[in-house]
Amino acid sequence: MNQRWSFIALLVCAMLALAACGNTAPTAEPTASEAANSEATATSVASAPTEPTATAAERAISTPADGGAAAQITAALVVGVKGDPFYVTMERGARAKAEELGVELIVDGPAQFNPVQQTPIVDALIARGIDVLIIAATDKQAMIEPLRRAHDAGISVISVDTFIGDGDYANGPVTFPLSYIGSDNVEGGRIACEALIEAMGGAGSIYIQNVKPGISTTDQREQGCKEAIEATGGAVTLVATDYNDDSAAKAAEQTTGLLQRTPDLGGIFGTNLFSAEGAAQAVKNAGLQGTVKIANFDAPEQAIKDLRENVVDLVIAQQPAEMGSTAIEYAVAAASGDTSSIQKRVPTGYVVIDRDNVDTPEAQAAIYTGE
Ligand code: T6T
Repeated sequence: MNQRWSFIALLVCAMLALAACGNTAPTAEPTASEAANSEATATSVASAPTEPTATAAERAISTPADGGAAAQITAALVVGVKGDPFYVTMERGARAKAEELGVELIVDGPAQFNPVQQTPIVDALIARGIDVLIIAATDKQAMIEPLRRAHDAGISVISVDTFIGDGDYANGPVTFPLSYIGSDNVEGGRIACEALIEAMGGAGSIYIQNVKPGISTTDQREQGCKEAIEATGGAVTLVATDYNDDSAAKAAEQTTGLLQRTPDLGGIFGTNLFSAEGAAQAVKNAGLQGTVKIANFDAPEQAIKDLRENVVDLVIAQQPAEMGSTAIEYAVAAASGDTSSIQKRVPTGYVVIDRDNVDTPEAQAAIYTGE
């Protein structure tokens, strides 16, 4: 890989006709986001021609007898946003499986949940020449072309958590990704809002705190929640949906305003970790815990604390570690050239945590890892 960076650096040097550039190849490889965050590097990476790269399957065929095929594989996990306990937990699952199977794993992601920031990370990984790209795409439309570039460069693409296109990689408009491994998010939204409606006594008004339109997961959770509301035949109404751009602070601010405008609000659905965290904070600030019910998507430690303290009523834990682990197994299968074990859709399950089951081993095991 250092050879590749040397090649790119030399190419840039040649283009700039800087005679003294001969020794500027980085001694340590930058991460893709370091490369992407450096304007000069990102430009050179994006414009540098990609060297012909042997696919992992080709390299596996030429693997010497004393080395396993998996030892040859370089996979990258690109998360939706760095530091989110959901993705930290996914990374833990992926790293454990990668170590077990001897896969070299690069983990990277944007500082914000944003396709403009995620795209250069993908382009830098294409230039680096990885074998498999495992990615939580930050937008179901905007990330199609960057991921198609990866596919066209011979990289196997696997979706985790979120999908691109309509997520139907067998018959939908986008079929090049090998698999979509993630929760059934329409069902998740429905479960959340059915429980919320029950906690509200079957009547009243609901407010949805969401991230932003275009993210497959949270769009589908909103849809599932709306289906649950519609199924009440008018007994429950949706007062509003706000978008917080994945910021708990913004979610808290918006929820505070909504609570002031809607004194009789019955319940809030927070469609992801930061949406729910902000909503819960606003409800606590207003002293309305227990009065305004909250269904909390995602299961960080804070959500469990809020559940125990009667601030939230339901915590829906996804299985991010399993998503990461399965993706690495698929990466190895893809690189071996035998894709027969790969399913186009792998729905991972949920653990629905409430005050009755929070101390069970199953619920405890489903809580996300912070750091
Ligand atoms: O809810 C998860 C993830 O499923 C979603 O795509 C984005 O938000 C989270 O990472 C939680 O913050």
